[in-house]
Amino acid sequence: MHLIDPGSAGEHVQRAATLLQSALGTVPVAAGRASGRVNLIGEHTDYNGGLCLPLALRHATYAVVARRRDHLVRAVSTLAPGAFAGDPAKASGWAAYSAGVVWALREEGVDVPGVDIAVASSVPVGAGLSSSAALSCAVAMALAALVGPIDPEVLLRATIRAEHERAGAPTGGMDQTVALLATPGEALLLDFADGSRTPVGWAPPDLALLVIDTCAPHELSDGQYATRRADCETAAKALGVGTLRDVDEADLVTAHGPWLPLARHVVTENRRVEEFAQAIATGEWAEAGALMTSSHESLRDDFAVSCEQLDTAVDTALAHGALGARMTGGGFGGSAIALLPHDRVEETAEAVLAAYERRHWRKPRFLLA
Ligand code: GAF
Repeated sequence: MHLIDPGSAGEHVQRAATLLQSALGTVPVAAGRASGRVNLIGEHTDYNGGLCLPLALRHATYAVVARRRDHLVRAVSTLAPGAFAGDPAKASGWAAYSAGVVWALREEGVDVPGVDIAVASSVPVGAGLSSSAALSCAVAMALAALVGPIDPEVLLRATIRAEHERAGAPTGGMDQTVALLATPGEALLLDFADGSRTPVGWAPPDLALLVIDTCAPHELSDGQYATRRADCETAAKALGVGTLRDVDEADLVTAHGPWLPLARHVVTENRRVEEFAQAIATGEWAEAGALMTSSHESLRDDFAVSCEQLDTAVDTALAHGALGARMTGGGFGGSAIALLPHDRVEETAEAVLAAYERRHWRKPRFLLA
């Protein structure tokens, strides 16, 4: 079984610098880094004013930049063919997350010159591990290194604006927050109602967190994500609250409406995040695992963002001794995580590989968080 290696910062920066020189003929003068993430628990809660607990991976994206004499941007990546060249206000698709950050920082009032950008990464793309936020945040960090310190809150707003306004994805802010503000291996308890961010120790003794990238195609994800978000807003209105965070779990017992399962997921998920944080603080790892599995069931049955590949990964991990397992990130494909004894990692990964092969699905990939 092969585990995707995070590689070293030096190696990735060198790859990006080599690309900048070979593709665009310029020499980098500044570099930035940002982590991918897994979310331990608290899914589809950020845009509902709720709680989540993402963990920064050692797998990261690195951007290098060179100053230009004009105001244009050119951007290349070791991961995507072709290049963006032009006015960053016109960036879309992949370029929204690189050139689009230059546009967004200027919108935020930061004087950013024209730049050439190259990126390299060890965050698997399309795996639900926040490769997009790692990209935009690495570019933001490189630009901050180029022009002088930029307030982290400005960097955060700019990377979120690049995703919302240039890429057209109405995401909730969890991914950029952890990419910019957490150090690798650190978990952050994020409260989207009061804006608090609390570092949480994540050191499960003798346990590993196996990430299973299902490699399931999820082309429809953007539209479905936006629909879920809009439906949650409808649910909040129907319940007479600002966000679903404000709903009392007891009130859902008598509520009716097609949106009820969505509301139930968000309300119970916020509770699970609190219980999970408490469980890991007191070393109750079996309880933490059980909460992860309940979270998955709620995302599968109530929020309806799982898929067969994710369910199979979770069920297989549980059958091979995982304390808990769940999908992580937006869903509809992407990755699952499993909390399991170190000596079960190999066996579990082999079992997932075999289960996927039997169903003629794409071969999954693995890494350790
Ligand atoms: C994606 C989004 F980008 C996040 O903001 C969050 O909503 C997540 O899906 C689901 O929890 O990663």
